[in-house]
Amino acid sequence: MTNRRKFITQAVLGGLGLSIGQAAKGATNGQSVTALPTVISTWNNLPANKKAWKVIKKGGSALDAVEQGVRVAEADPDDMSVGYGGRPDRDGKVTLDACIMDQEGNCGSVCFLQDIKHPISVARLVMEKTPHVMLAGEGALQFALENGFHRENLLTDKAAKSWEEWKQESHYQPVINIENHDTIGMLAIDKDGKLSGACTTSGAAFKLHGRVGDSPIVGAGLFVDNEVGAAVATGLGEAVVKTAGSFLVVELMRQGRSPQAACEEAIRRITSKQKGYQDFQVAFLAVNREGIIGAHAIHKGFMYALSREGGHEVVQASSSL
Ligand code: SD4
Repeated sequence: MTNRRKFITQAVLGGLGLSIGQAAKGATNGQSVTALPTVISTWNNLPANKKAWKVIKKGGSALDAVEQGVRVAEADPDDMSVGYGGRPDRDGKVTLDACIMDQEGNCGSVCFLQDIKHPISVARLVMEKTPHVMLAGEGALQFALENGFHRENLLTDKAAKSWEEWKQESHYQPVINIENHDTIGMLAIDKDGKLSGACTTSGAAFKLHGRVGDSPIVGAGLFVDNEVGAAVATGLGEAVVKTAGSFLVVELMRQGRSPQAACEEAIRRITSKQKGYQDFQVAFLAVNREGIIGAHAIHKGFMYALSREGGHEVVQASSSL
């Protein structure tokens, strides 16, 4: 965990006391709590959560909430795993993946998109304006430009510097460990129980040019089924794709598992089948249609931001190791 993250978590927990923390614990234990509406997102991006919460409280849809919420992370140069300021691939190019899904099962996605600050909004347009689900690379860029998005340089000096430092050793291997990622996956459920989700990332730092992770893949990085619940993933995308992670979590909930038990089982599938899991991080975050939350990671250090009536809080998740 970075010092920054540690500090923010402690500051937030200290500031808010136990009010919604108790609700979250109750929720993960399967007790009933006043849980709707709820906004949750991976890691500790409280500004993103707060934005989404504001949209919901103003009567906006869960879909608007998640789109607006994750745009905060996409625009934040200090979030080096998402949008503007994201770490580049091994060739120094920032390439972005994102997807969005609504309560009716509609979804849209972009992958390997360059030079566009808000891939989540392009993904939403793919969902709403095309007969397709996913656009990639040049085609996604062309579609974005045709729809009013503008080209921007997304490589900040800070991200370029970290790439320069990485090049000194150049392992040419994507790195996702416990320290260096903050991809945002957000789930929102409005007061009427309508669920939506969004996931957006610059992917694994210093990945091969052209690599696409789990985040834009519906069923891997994100899945929403309004009859059951929704899940998002963060961490090593290859490991998540191999187990169709978010879909798996939702299906386990459909079969009767609590969101917490479903996240734990999805992580267990990875740790029981995939070699080397001690060296990479994967985490799942889920919510069912009642607003009960589950979260579990391979390694310690995963946390999620939670917004409910009563406040906003960062909650530490359980882990297998
Ligand atoms: C990926 N799952 O591209 C993403 C990275 C991530 O926090 O979640 N980072 O593999």
